[in-house]
Amino acid sequence: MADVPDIDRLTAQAAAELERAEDQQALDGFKSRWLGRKGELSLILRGLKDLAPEQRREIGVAANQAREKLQAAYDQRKGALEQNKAVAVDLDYTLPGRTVPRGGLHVLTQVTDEIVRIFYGMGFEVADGPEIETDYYNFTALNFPPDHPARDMQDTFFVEGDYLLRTHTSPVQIRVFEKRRPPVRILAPGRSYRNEAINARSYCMFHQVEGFYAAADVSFADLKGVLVGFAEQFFGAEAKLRFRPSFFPFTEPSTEVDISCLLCGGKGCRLCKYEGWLEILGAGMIDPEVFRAVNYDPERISGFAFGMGIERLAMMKYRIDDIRLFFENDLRFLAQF
Ligand code: 2NL
Repeated sequence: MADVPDIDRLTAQAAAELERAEDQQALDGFKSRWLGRKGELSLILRGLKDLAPEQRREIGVAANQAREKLQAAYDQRKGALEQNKAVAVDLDYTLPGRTVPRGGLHVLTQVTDEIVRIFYGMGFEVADGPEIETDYYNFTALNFPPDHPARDMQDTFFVEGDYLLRTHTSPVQIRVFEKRRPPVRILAPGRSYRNEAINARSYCMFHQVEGFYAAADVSFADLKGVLVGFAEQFFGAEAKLRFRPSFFPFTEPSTEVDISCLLCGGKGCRLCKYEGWLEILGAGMIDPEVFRAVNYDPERISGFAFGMGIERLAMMKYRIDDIRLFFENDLRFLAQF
């Protein structure tokens, strides 16, 4: 009588061998050793006739089940190895990685930061204040007469009661005057609102930066020095400034300042409308009436102030021809800065 084969032990041994098979050659070896015509299980099945009759049935069923189980395991392993191979072939490790989109500062924020940096270097501090203001801070304290056209609904957005959206950042400066004593140098960047028809050059909201210097003996020459110094740093050494006489209720004398056109160098082109110059800011010596409104003695204190539109400066620096681009949030525009 032949020995009774231990099918469980053989199956476990075969399964472990299959686990270790990493390529087709190993799989072929496994197949002929276990599943082939001369494989272990075939030998057992063929040897059934030598077993005791009462064992034949039991061992035969077990051997057939083991064979089916190993065949299924073999098929699965073969499939898995083939799939791995396909993945390996399809991977190209030399491809550049996928870039993750990255946010950045809005161009107006970048330009504001640059302006602040330059004036900071000349001793100015930054101040801010509310965008919803009262008539007093936006107009009266700034020497706007009661019937001034800027106080009209057509130019100013009124909120409820006495409140309005500030039309410039000057109210910030009035609030600083109330709290501080000269000498003071302040820069006030921020949003301003004007009830204007929207087109390529103007928008109902824009960003302004105003600045002032109040102390004993501040002169118009100081104003020129600060503005020329700013233009050279912001636009480059080749930028020239031109001061034209002008009028504002809150400064006397007042000036509007042009910069030599950066595109044509002053010869005349489309950007400067063939004038060679572009207006960038307004400025002047602070009106004694403004000082009186905040209890500064105009006999002892003088000062200059200026205001400029940040969009305008950005448009000139980067040659942007439509102000609306700043507010449309089109990434194709914004990603350029
Ligand atoms: C412009 C002109 C200007 C000022 C703003 C100012 C502020 C105080 C007192 C006196 Cl508290 N002046 N600011 C002065 C002159 C011009 O802005 O065209 N801005 C866009």
